[in-house]
Amino acid sequence: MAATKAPVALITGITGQDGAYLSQFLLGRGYRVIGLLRRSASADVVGERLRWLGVHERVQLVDGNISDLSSLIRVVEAAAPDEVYHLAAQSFVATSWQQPLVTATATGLGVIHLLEAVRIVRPMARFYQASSSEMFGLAAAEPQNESTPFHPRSPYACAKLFGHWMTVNYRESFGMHACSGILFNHESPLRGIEFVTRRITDAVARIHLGLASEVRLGNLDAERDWGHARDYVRAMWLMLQQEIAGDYVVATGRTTSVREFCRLAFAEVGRDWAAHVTSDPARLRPAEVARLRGDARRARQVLGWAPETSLETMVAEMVEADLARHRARLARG
Ligand code: GDR
Repeated sequence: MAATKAPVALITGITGQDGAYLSQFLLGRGYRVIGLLRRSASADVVGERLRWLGVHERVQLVDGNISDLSSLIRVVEAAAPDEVYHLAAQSFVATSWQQPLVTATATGLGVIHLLEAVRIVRPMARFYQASSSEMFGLAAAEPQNESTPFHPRSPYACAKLFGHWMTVNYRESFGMHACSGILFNHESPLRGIEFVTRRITDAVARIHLGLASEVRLGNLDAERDWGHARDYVRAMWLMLQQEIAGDYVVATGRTTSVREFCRLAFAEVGRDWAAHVTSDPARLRPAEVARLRGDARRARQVLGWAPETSLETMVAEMVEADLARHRARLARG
């Protein structure tokens, strides 16, 4: 009997948190994983997250850029993917006010570039777009589901909304199997240090080890529906396994404030958050998304998806990882 060929997945944003967890997940299911890599000066730190999960050696990285259509056409042609996961973006909301055009180009137009490359070269490939709960912004209803109207509150959210509708449009126009996953905030020890959860757990570790005494945050009243990235990449894959493409909210349904996240994280090392955390007006955003809570009933019913990691377990994992990182740094001297 002829051996069946391993399915091929192409991932943009493979060096980010979700790219690393998704690579690990797909490799575990027998995929060949190819990742798009943007040329950058810091090539040595590029594989950091993949290395952390022990999958660095098993993924193939290819040069390309989501702002350059011809590079994407070449990559899609050479990779001949069965599934394309578009995770690359300028993903930090706060930066999007400082760099709205960079954000629109990478986070918004990047989606058409990749959709076009797939449509031209590999139209049968299944396509996943990383959409965001930020699109709900000044949310019209709670909890938010696939029918909740959008009201983006940042250049980032506007760009994501554009990418979301382009994905829907390519599905409706060309019959492509294109899905948009409206993912609520998802965190892990691999979260970038600029996002609030990692900023907090990193500070907890530094304060506990005597390397710092306080951390300045912005709006402590902001409330988010926080899940674990490892659980959320599974939902991405499940969307592409359905016969019919669609859009899905992925969330836990539980909302927690930044203040409460601080309390949980400092409690991990037996400290009172209030002694170490201050709210700095300079860190407030020009327009804030005050509160989000997702309703992932459709994902539960159609995909059979459910989150497996509780917020408390995730906070403990993140604090522990940051303690280990700083202890290792101290040991190196
Ligand atoms: P968000 O994540 O903007 O929701 O987008 P982030 O962690 O940056 O902010 C969450 C909330 O915390 C408040 N906040 C702070 N945020 C940061 N980064 N730093 C601070 O010091 C701070 N203090 C308070 C914010 O104002 C905000 O209300 C994330 C990103 O991953 C997006 O790419 C993704 O689309 C969405 O989640 C779903």
